[in-house]
Amino acid sequence: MLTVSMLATGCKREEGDESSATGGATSRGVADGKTVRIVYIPKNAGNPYFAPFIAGMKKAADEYGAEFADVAPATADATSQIPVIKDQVQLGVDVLVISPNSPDALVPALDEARGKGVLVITADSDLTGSEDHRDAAVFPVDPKDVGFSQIETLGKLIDYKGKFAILSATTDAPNQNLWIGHMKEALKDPKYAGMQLVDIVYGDDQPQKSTTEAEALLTKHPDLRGLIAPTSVGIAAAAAVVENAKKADQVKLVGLGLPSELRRYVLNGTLPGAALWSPYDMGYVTSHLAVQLAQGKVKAQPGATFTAGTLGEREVGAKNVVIAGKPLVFTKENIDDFKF
Ligand code: RAM
Repeated sequence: MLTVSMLATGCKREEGDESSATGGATSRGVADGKTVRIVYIPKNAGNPYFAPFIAGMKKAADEYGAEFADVAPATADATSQIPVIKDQVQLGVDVLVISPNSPDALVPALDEARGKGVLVITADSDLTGSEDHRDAAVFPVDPKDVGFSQIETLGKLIDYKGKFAILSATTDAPNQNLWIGHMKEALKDPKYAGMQLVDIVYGDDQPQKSTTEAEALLTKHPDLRGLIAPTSVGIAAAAAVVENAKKADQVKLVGLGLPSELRRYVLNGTLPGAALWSPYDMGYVTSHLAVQLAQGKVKAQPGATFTAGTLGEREVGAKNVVIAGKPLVFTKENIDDFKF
C-alpha cells in the first residue's frame, strides 16, 4: 500500500507552492491552511445514482471550505476514466475520488497521479485485487452482506427452488463483480441447493442495453423464476421489462435500486421490494475522509478513525476500507419515506 513517505516525497504542494511557507506542508496532500481541492469521477454520466452521492460529497466539502468538482466519462467502459484522471491531475487536484470501472485498467494512471502527490480514494467500487494502488476506499455497506442478502431475499420469494439469472452492470464493474462473488459464495450453502444460477448478463449501466438484456433473458429462459439486478440502472430497466411481459408472478425480481425509480413498481407489485443504502451518506463520509487525509489529520491505515461530521465516527478497516453505512430495504410500506 501507499506509504506516508511516498506521499510526502510526491507532494506537489510542497514544491513551489508559495503557501507552504505560511503553515508548513503536512506529510499528506496539502500544506496547512491551504484549500483542499477534491474531484470526483463517477462511473459514467447520466446515472441518477451518482447525484445524491455527489450532493453528499459537496455538502461535506463545503463544511471544510474545500473545493469540489465532479467530472464523468460518457460510458462505464473499463478505460473511459483514464483521460479524465489525466486531465484532473494536470489541473492540480489534491484528492481524486473515483468509482472505478475496472479493478486494474486504471492502475497506471492512478500510479502516475499518486506519484505527483495526489491522494486517491475509491468510493462505491474499488480496485479489487489492486488495493495497493489507492490510498483508501469507501464502500457503501459491507459487500458480503450485499451478496448474501440478495440470495436470501430471492430464495425466500421462490421457496429456494428454480432457475435464476443476474443482470449486472459492465463485465469489469468491480463492485458488481465483488457482490456477485459473494452471491456465488452464499449459494454454496446447502440451503440454496435447489436454486440454479443459469446466466449472468451485462447491461453496462445503460438503460437501453439493460432492457434488451433483460428481455433476452426472459425469452432464453422461459422457466426463469428469479432475476437479481445488483445495479440501479439494471433493476429499473428489468422492472419495466417484467411489468410489460406481465411476468411479475413468475419471475421474482430483486436487487439494488433507487426508491425514486422503483416506487411505481414496488407499489404496483411488480417488485416485491428492493435494497440500497444512502448514496448521499456515502458521499458525505467520503469527503470527510478526503479532507482529513489530505490535511494529515487521519492516516490511511487500518485502525485509524475519523469523524464524518453529523454521521459520527468511522473506522479505516482492513485494506484501508471504510464502510459508510448500512443497507436499506424498500417495501410498499416505507418506500415513500425515501426521497432519492
Ligand atoms: C449503479 C452503479 C453503482 C452501484 C449501484 C447500485 O448505479 O453500478 O456503481 O453502486 O448501481
